[in-house]
Amino acid sequence: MALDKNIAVLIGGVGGAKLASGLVEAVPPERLTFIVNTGDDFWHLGLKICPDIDTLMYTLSCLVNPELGWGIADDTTAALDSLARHYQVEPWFRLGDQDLATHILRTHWLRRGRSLTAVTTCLAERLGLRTAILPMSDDEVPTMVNTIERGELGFQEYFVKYAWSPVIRSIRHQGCEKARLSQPAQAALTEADIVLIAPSNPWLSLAPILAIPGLRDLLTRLTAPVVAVTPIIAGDAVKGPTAKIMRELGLQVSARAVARFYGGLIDGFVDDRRNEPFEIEGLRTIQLNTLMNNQADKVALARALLDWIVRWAR
Ligand code: FO1
Repeated sequence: MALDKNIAVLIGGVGGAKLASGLVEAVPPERLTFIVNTGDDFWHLGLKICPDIDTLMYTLSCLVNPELGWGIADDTTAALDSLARHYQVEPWFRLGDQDLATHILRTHWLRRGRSLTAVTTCLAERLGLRTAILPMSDDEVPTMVNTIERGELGFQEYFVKYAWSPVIRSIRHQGCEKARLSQPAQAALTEADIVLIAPSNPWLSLAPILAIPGLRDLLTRLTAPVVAVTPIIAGDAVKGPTAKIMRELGLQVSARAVARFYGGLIDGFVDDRRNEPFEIEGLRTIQLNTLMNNQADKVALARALLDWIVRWAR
């Protein structure tokens, strides 16, 4: 049976989208709101690219490339190949032909003066989604990664062009001091019965959301429980740079270190059953199977963690 509660989810990246596809089977779509990281967004070849929003939209509309976890399944790259062959444009960021349609329409609507929130709502509706997908802010807050080898890089340069190999010194969220949480995102959090923090990369995908002024305060004022899900399983990241970044920032690669990163903001933590159990005073924890290899795992995790929260959050 679907859980009849309002649920707001702070989310970004491929790991988060996996849990999202479980949640949409466990909760009625109109009860779910995803508040998405836009720190990865950038302007490329004149187009506004919002990778985390698109990953979530494509995942929930079953368009996503299942091998990559981003982009559209069976997409071609004729436009990118042509840019490289005829105009010597370096094709370091792989934009598929079908994916380009999303970026063209988004950019067109933005240039006509619509907000990213409004544009994202229209794109998601046209893809047939009934779940709210909201950018964390309508203001641009690009993540800038300061690296030892290459100095400061824009997020996608760090992540894609240099394949997250440079060593991170620090990360900043450019312009965050002036950014505002979008009004619909604020309303979704205020009206939520449960707030989840997805198993996305805490430093790359969730820190940008938490950097929006007022968001941390809002989370601590909520009466609804705030619960994070570990991205660390068996002492390592499933995919991507989470473990590497933790080491570079001088942290132990553990679920406990992730829980501490969210310290003061969360009431509960969903750990993986393969991790070393830990206790933090005042924090409820449960160990579940958080490794999502297939749709059944995703739905089982979504149901189990919601059942657990409902039991103690009454
Ligand atoms: N990731 C890559 O590793 N290489 C790419 O060329 C690439 C292109 C790309 C295009 C559109 C899009 O929505 C996502 C894309 N990604 C690519 C994934 C993206 O860099 C990451 O998912 C996130 O920004 C990190 O969460």
